[in-house]
Amino acid sequence: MKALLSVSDKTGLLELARGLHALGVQLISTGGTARLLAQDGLPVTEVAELTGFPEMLDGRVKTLHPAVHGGLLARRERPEHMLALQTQGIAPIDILVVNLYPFEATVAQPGCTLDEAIENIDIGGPAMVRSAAKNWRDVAVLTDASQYPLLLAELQDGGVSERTRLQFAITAFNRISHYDGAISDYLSALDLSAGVPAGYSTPPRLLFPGQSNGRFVKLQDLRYGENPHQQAAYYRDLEPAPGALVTGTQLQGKELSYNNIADADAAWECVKGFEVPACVIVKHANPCGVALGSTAQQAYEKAFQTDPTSAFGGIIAFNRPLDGAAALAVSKQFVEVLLAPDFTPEALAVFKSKANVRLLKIALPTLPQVGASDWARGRNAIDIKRVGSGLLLQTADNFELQRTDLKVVTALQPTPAQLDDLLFAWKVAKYVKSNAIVFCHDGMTLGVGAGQMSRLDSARIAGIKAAHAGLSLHGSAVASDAFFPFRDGLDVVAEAGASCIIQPGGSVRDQEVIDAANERGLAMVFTGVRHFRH
Ligand code: 93A
Repeated sequence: MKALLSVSDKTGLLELARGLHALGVQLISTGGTARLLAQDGLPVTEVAELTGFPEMLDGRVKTLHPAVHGGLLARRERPEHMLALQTQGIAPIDILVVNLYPFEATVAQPGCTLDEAIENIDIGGPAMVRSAAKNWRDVAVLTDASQYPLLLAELQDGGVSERTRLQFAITAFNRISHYDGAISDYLSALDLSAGVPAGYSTPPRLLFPGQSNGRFVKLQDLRYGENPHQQAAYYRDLEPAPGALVTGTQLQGKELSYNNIADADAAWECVKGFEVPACVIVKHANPCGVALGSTAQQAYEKAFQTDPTSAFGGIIAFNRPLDGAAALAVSKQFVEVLLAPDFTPEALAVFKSKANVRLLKIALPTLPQVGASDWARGRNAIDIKRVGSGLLLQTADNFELQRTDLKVVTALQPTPAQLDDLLFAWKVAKYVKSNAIVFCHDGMTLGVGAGQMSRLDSARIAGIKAAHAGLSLHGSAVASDAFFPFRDGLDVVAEAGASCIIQPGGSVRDQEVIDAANERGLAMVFTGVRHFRH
């Protein structure tokens, strides 16, 4: 039996090699590893001897040779494989012990240069590990010192079991994947804007090592997460939907924070859904004012009226270029982030003196086309949420309600103007945390009740907020993101002044709620679809 040992981290190596030798296993090794074994008095064959090639190019080519990979990859049960080895004078290798050049540890050193990082990318080690792991039925591959005792124990017991070999192969591929992910993370985070950098002044934090491997790539480290004691980073989807937040350019302002990005995304996703000029103001992930207008300025002024108190320090998104007039109106309030498809020179001039205000320019996706995919319409197809030690994935809530989906359930039909308000309220409610109750009138929100555990409380809060803002709810339209389980919620919004309601329907007590609406002279439509948002 032959074992090839090639390790950068020599921890536990001698004990392992002595154990293997005692069991009659022949040792093959690369330069540094071989030297250590020989110093210990162990008989060892150098790989160079096996291949008939000296280690070349400063060790860059040591084991990349058919004598090594043939010995690792040949299936013992296939006569033609064994014959091929024999013809070429290659001996099978039964055990591979490799740990890789310390790429992760090297790049974690302050002041590590790009060249040092590159030199620590192992090529031959992963190649051997992959060969051996692919051939796990015949080869045991060890990639971590913690596996050495198990190998020796099983060899003493008569041989390495099939299960252990497969487990070793799985661990090996995990290690390679992690290693490649670390290389990808490191390189992807380099700033190439001013040419090839010498390296990083401070090493990039690898919060989620391996995450760059495939679809997501780290865009930047963030100063902190939701709170200052949390670390955070912003990852970019390599295939972002057109018009997604991540495709935007920051024109000015302080660095975006974790909460800025989360809120900007909520505002942008909401404003993107309107066809006429619209403005969305977000605070703590909820819209606190949404309005349509004939101009960006008018949309903003209406949105601001909904809840001037909450709008302070808000994130404000427009679906039209921000012009000078709108910029001037916005500049009167404290604003954290402004998003728009463009900013006119007059608008930029307004914010020139407010250097802290973050301006984000993002191209709008082209208008939704019937039958177009979520992606083409600028929507992520999949939502991801972290739970405990797992992930929840779902297709995103991209359902777009059409007028023809609506079912009038009351004696009273909504008027065309009421229908417009209902559909507007419904669009907004989709972006409000559940339970969501949204009062609207004339293309603007009048009161938003968000994130309550009871729908009744959301309804009450929406009413209270409208009163605080000095807005009348008389004749307003109300959207509820899910059905009213009892008539009490409907009674609250009716008392507040609502004249029409849009809600999914589907409660066992729908009839009770419909009766209440008829009793109070309200028009009500069912959508058949709900929009929980958590
Ligand atoms: O430079 S490499 O990518 N080229 C190779 O052919 C090669 N073969 C093994 N690095 C290579 N190795 C790596 O050398 C192993 O993965 C191990 O980390 C290291 C062991 O070298 P030494 O035995 O000389 O200390």
